Amino acid sequence: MSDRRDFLKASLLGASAFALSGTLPAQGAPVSRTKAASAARVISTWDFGVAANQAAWAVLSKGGHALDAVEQGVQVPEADLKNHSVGRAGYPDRDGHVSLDASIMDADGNCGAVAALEHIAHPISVARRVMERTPHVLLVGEGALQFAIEQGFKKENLLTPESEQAWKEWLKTAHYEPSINSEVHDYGKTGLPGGAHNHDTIGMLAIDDQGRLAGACTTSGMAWKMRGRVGDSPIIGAGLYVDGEVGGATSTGVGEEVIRNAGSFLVVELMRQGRSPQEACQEAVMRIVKRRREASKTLQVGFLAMNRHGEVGAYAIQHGFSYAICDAKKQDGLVPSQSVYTTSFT
Ligand code: SD4
Repeated sequence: MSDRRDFLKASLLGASAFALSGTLPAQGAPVSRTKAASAARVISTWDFGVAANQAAWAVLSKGGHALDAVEQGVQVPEADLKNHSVGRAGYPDRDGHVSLDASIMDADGNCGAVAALEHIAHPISVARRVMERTPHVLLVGEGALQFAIEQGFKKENLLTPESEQAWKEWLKTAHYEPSINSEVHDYGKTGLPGGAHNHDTIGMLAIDDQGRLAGACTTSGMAWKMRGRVGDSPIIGAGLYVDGEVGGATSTGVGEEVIRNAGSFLVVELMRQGRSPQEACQEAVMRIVKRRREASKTLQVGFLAMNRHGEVGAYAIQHGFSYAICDAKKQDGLVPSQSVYTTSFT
């Protein structure tokens, strides 16, 4: 009953969301693409996006390319040993293998991705090599690893003692249930290293001072997933999509729900039809909620979008999603996303 109340409240909230959207920093007047340096901007999912954005900004503020910015930006959480949902130190699958998914895309439809890649700390850079040095878009598993090694990437053990301990702890129950949000402040709730964390992805979108857009998305996927499971993050159109004529979108949360709805592609197509980034993200979230009314009460999906003018928006099913924003005015912005449900179930 209270769930139903939450949902009804959510629908009303949805209706008033546009009125509220004026309070978001990036919902103002379109940023002119001719005012070169001031038009650069980068956004990314969750609070770990703040540090990632700053690395991206080091590229953008020097007039660098959006594609370099997003690659270098998301390498920050990929390398962070405290982050158990992206790159090195990511939580493993149910059999103890750390398996990574990543994708990258530019404004002209060039894209590359890797899925279920093991032993390589920076899957985003392998994804970029797939884009630039192969005739393909997506390499998976053993083949992706073989390609990475051929390209000079180092083969490493990515399972840290901390992640291994968390996995062994999980094995005691071996119950697979994605937590709704996996923010840093959840640390310690379960007593495990990394607390209740079992998912969270960095998706990043940037526009550079020449108005070029690019996006990147990288994750270790859902912790304790089945071996071979691939989420939305390396699927172009699901976890990431960019079209220079319109804008870009990326997602976080339960990838299966995003794939079912071609989520990021949908957000970009809605922007093409005239929706603002905020409106497009909200509509894409509501598609999931409408189709999966019961299940959506206990799962999280969040979308983040930027249009070709640098305007941004976000929307999530559950309370607690946030995105980081960085431009010439402010380098460490963190904005709470609006959501369907106002209270988190975590
Ligand atoms: C996945 N979307 O593999 C990713 C995980 C995630 O917040 O983003 N979690 O399904």
